[in-house]
Amino acid sequence: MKVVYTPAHLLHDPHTEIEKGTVHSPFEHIGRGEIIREVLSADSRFDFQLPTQWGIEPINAVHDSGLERFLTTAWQEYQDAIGPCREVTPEVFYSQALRNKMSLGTEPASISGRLGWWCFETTTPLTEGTYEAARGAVDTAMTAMQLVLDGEKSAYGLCRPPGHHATTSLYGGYCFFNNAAIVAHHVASTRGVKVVVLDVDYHHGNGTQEIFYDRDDVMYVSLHGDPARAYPYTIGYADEVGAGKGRGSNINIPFAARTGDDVYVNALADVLNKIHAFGAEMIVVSLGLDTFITDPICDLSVTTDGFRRCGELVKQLGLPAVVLQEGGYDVDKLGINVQSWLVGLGA
Ligand code: Q9C
Ligand code: ZN
Repeated sequence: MKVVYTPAHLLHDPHTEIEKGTVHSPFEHIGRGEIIREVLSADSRFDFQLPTQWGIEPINAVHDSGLERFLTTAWQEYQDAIGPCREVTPEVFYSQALRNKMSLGTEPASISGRLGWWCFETTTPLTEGTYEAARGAVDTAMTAMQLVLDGEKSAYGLCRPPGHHATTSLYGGYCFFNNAAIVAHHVASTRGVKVVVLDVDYHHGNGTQEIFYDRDDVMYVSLHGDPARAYPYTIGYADEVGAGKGRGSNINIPFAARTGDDVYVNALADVLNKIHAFGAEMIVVSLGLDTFITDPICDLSVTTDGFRRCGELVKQLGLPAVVLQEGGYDVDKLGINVQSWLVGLGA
């Protein structure tokens, strides 16, 4: 199987994450990308290549162009306006309710105001090279897509930073640009084919859901920890089924804590039938391995062998598959878990 990887991900190098009343070392860090690279490159079934460059057009076809413009200069603007610091996190978030009874507001003038305008939470710091790394992740995803359009049965994009929490106009959840949504939109809009995004990350992909919620050319299917207890807390419920002509093409499967292989694999087999019924012609997989039994920030109980079974089930769909890296924080096991899933898919 072809693997797309770029060392540009090393440029997004946060040393902090703010959550649970503490500032601690980040769960999403460069070691994640490197352990996946090490394990796959030691296995002759995988064949590495660098991404080609796609520019900002595919990004702005999905995101508000203000988001890309902001991320281009935000870290440097903060250094110039506020003072030197290694990484930048908002102090204020914009909420429309702040302006109840008034106009909804426009992008603020100051860098502090703009940070809160374009970001929705505290665990996604901007570092000096974040923008370049995020562009590299999009190029990685688009190159994996091109390999599949050119005839590969499947390809894997080792995207870092991940993407599925990034909405049309907000970054957060370790994500800046929505790599999977950018690929799915590009394929659906330029080739006129029906695409499904299958999101198996532990966390609901609120960004991907929002981007496609009212569309019937891209289906979004997510299996995740129940948002009643799990990040992102406010979205990902089973009754969110799409809107307008997109009604019926959004599927959420929330799981109880400690759900293990058999229940998980059965639920996946079930939604794959719905994907088949939708008439999907290509599948984009948001591959998070944070459903793993010993993931430090999640609470499902999928095993390394469970990941192989999931890959095998997706293989049986028989669709061209673009597999893109999302989360997974048990770094010691992240490489073998990705390998297991991809071997199941037929690497
Ligand atoms: N106390 C991805 O897996 N922190 N993003 C949650 C719960 C943010 C996860 C902490 C989790 C974001 C791509
Ligand atoms: Zn996740």
